Amino acid sequence: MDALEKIKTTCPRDCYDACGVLVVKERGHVLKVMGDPDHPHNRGTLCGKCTLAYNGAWRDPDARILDPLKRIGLKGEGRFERICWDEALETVASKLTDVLEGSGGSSIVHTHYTGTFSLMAYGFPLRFFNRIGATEVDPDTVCNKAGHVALEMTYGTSLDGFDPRSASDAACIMVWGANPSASAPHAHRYWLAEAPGKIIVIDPIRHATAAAADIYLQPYPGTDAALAFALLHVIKREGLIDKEFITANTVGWDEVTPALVDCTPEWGEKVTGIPASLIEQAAIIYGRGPSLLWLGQGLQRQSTGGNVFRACAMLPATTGNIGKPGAGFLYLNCGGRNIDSDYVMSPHLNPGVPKSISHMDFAAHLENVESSRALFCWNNNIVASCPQQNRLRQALKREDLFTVAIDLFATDTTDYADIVLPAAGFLEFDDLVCSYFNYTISAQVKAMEPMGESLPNQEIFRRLAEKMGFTEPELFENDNDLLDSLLRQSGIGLDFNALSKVGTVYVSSFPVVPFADANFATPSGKIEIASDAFEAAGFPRAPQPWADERPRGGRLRLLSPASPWLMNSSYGNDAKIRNRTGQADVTLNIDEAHSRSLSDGDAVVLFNEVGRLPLRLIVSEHVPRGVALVPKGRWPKLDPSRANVNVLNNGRKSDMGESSSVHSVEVEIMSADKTVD
Ligand SMILES: Nc1nc2c(c(=O)[nH]1)N[C@H]1C(S)=C(S)[C@@H](COP(=O)(O)OP(=O)(O)OC[C@H]3O[C@@H](n4cnc5c(=O)[nH]c(N)nc54)[C@H](O)[C@@H]3O)O[C@H]1N2
Ligand SMILES: Nc1nc2c(c(=O)[nH]1)N[C@H]1C(S)=C(S)[C@@H](COP(=O)(O)OP(=O)(O)OC[C@H]3O[C@@H](n4cnc5c(=O)[nH]c(N)nc54)[C@H](O)[C@@H]3O)O[C@H]1N2
Ligand code: SF4
Ligand SMILES: [Mo]
Repeated sequence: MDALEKIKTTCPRDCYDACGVLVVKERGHVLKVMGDPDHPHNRGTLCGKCTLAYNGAWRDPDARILDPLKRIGLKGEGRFERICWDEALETVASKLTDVLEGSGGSSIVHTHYTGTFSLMAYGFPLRFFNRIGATEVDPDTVCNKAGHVALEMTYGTSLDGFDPRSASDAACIMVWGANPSASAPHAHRYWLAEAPGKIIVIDPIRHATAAAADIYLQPYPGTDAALAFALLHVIKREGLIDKEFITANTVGWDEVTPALVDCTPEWGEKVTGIPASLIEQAAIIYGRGPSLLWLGQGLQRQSTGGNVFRACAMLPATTGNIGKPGAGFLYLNCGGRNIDSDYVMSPHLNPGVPKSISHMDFAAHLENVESSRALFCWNNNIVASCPQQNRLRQALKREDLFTVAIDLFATDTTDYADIVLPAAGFLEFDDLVCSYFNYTISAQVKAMEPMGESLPNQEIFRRLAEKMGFTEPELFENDNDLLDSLLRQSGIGLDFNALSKVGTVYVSSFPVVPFADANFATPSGKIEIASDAFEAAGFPRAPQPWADERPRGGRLRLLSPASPWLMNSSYGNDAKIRNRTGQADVTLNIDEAHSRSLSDGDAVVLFNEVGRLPLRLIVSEHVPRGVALVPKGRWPKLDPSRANVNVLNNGRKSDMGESSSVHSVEVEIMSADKTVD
């Protein structure tokens, strides 16, 4: 028997884990894709969804788009004919040239996000869009921008979080508004399970990470800022405030303390629904420290998500839990790798002032013929993932909106394109992956040829640049040169070949300690709890002890976080995953359901001012009263309703960063028997 060949690579999904992958090949054919046993974080396993999808849809020629396609049906119908790359690129180039000459680059809109997070396939195409001066739909506005803005303004950066390896020095890990059991499954399974400190989880949903915690606080959604104030009230009362640290390293604390007086644990209980005794316990354990604070992305997808983050961010700053081992906060650890994003994306190629819009304004922007003459969707399944699903679909039907979509699969979004270009998957080209949890750099190694005629994103844009007649060398830099430069910048001392052999390396042998030099890149050089900068930007000077009002008139707060079986909308078409996810469902608290004369298994409809969604009801004790839980990411076109949860998402902006407040959406519920179609 031929020896098996094993190739180490890395999962580049938008996931904290960035797992090491082993591709097992026999006689040149991929036999299976599995976890790399040598990888320190995932230790030989992949999550369930990737195990299925990487051995399913991702390598299935019947599921993949294999050729460039030209639309022959109506927009949205999904009827196409195959064309060759030359015709496809010729068509796109001539249309873009017309638009550039007629109305300028800013009327070409491009939207991209987390289809893949590998460095080149995520970043290199931006060189092309900068060159044409396209309008970018700011990717983070659909995900995590409010949190970024709040932390940047408070600490000077949101990207340099605690190093998970420093958990060995922490007496407490507080996981606030993140669900590692779904969104970081190996961090849940190994990192948290093995951490010596006490685990405190704060989440309206009692998910598996919450169930395994030492202390679990279940707030009503949108009440977290109030909870932070109640925790700080106890911390102060117990003498656990680090006055020396505050004086040396922060500004504005004195503007917050008067408000703390009334924020007793009993007040906290009334506002958040969490028993006062639990607030006390959590505050004392966190305050004693050393403590790590994991700020989840779900936490800030609120209409006041920026204020929530500012309030939570006071905890490390006032207890001295910064700049030492076992302490700090983590949001998205994108820093510490020395990668120059300007090198990757070449913003200097932009001929004018870069233009961007929020995802919350995307549908409206596309309705305007003047501002949007052409649309590029790449790494982004907008019909499934964006707010205002009905309105967006309507805008995408515009015959005069020349639309190009680049994807591996025929999604709801590619169905609206004039030209579809087939993207190669991560097993089919070399790249680099930086985890946004661990301080690592990993090789994504080509393990098989691209399927059909598909090409990596970066090669598609090199070829398109050539067809457009562009000459800037940045647009044509090849993958090997890019990889060499990126690895040189990182300073890890390995070339791509050497990195491929080991798969993943840490940027340092010891845990990184952010802010160890007490240097904060804010106007004052200190942590800005309250400051002029906030005021000048139109925000309250200091964080506020706010809590959202409870929905009225029997409405429910809709939460639509990560599903353990889907990766945003990725995998929604994989047959085995569809078996797991079954019928589209909504989970309600048992008492909530009974009080509305609804029972487990009932056919129900969620509806509000922007849409309606038929679902099957599940009742559970893990969801609090007043909340409806519908995981994100199903493919609309594969459900009878041809919609997913974003049909209910009104696209309201959060208070900071024009960002998503999807977890603030409210809905009504009724039995499907009562509805008239
Ligand atoms: N209701 C609700 N909606 C949400 C959220 C929520 O919490 N609730 N969360 C939001 C968040 S946090 C995010 S980040 C967004 C994510 O939303 P999206 O960016 O749409 O994420 P995905 O669906 O994972 O990926 C988009 C597409 O990229 C494709 N793709 C994968 N690899 C490649 C590649 O190499 N090249 C190309 N061209 N395409 C590729 C995939 O097949 C997929 O169709 O969704 C948001 N939507
Ligand atoms: N399996 C899987 N993994 C994923 C993804 C996926 O779709 N599927 N998506 C990836 C992406 S793009 C992202 S951004 C990350 C997101 O991963 P996380 O940071 O874990 O964020 P979410 O899954 O959106 O939400 C996390 C938790 O926030 C809670 N939450 C909602 N509202 C509130 C609130 O008001 N207060 C508090 N305290 N908690 C609240 C939700 O109940 C949920 O349990 O996951 C990534 N990983
Ligand atoms: S999606 Fe996340 S958990 Fe699953 S294999 Fe990829 S990195 Fe690992
Ligand atoms: Mo995200």
